[in-house]
Amino acid sequence: MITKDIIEARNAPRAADLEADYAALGARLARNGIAIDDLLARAKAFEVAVPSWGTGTGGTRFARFPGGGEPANIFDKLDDCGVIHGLTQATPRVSLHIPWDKAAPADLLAKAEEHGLGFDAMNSNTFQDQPDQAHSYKFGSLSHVDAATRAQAIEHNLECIEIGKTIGSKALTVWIGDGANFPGQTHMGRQFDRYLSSMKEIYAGLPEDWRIFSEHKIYEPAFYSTVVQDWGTSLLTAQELGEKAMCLVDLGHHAPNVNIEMIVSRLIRAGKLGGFHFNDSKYGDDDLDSGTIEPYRLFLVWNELVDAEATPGLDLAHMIDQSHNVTDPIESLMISAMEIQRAFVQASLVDRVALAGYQEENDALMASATLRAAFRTDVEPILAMARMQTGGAIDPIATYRASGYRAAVSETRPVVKGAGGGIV
Ligand SMILES: [Mn+2]
Repeated sequence: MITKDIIEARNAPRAADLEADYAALGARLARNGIAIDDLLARAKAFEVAVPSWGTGTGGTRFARFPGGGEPANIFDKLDDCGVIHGLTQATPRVSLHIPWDKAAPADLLAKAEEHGLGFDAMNSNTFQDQPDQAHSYKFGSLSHVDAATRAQAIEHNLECIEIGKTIGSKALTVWIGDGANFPGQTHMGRQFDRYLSSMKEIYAGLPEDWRIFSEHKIYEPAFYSTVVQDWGTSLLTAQELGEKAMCLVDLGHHAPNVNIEMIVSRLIRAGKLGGFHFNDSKYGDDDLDSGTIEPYRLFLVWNELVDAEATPGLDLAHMIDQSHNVTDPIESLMISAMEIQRAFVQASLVDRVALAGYQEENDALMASATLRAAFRTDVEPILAMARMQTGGAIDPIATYRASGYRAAVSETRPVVKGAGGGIV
């Protein structure tokens, strides 16, 4: 493990520079009437959940190139999540995937407690067949034409809820790979009806204080049509199911150039925005690290969220959903958590009174400039100060590399072979 001593030893030589940078930024923000300590408090309160599956090396349709010290089971994954949270102080919860992460609840709780972690939304898996299952999902799961296959998929989701109840989770995220590869392969209307009917049975099994998230995705693995292809279908689903059903937006699950921040605004307006899967993309569902391709889009999404944060009932589940093919997953997850946090703090800097005024006056240039002024502000001293004051690392990547964690676990963990999926 990376102990507090290691973190403090790495922080010590950096602390004076950080204090100076923080003071300089504070003075600059104060000239605009912004109290930097308010932003620091917001940065400290920020949380984003880490996906258990993100701690292993991902892959493409072609190959997977695992690194050393890959987590062999959920307990190894929780150890890695403990490192990510310990250094960033921004990721106190882990999102589990069933059946990949099945284990005795008491053991899961004990391991999480060891790292000061909790559990976020549960994720079901009906997009691949498990060795012991009776019915195949080759042609669908919750929307399958065969009632027995649908029943099996429903039962799996209900089991995810039961497992989640034992470890303190409060939500189930449902993403299905169901769809069609050819025009005419399925009847779109009847297929959606079957999906809704299955979701209603899962919804009926939700505890009172739970929520169910429907996650849309435009294509893949089905390449002609998917059952829950966009936010419209996701919203229809959430509205038909009831109060506990919400929409989850995965940033990579849209056509290129789609205005995601506008979708966010609409779902908030409908009272149906439940959460996010953060990642970044260039062409499709690339599952790249958050903020690495289009940081301004990430900022604009956060701009909508900060703008609406006082909306009654708005309670968002923030999760990362990425696949790390060429980097150390721990490093990618730390960087991503910090980039998401950065966009949140930058969006918190937007002068909303001025912006509203420019909008009323149809001053397009100054309205746009107001957003960019916030986006251009380097808030790194705020993020670093938040980490240092909560026991994290001023520079998580440098501290992680200096700790030798990956080399140490490479000695003790067996080499993981095989494809191993996990891109949802
Ligand atoms: Mn996702």
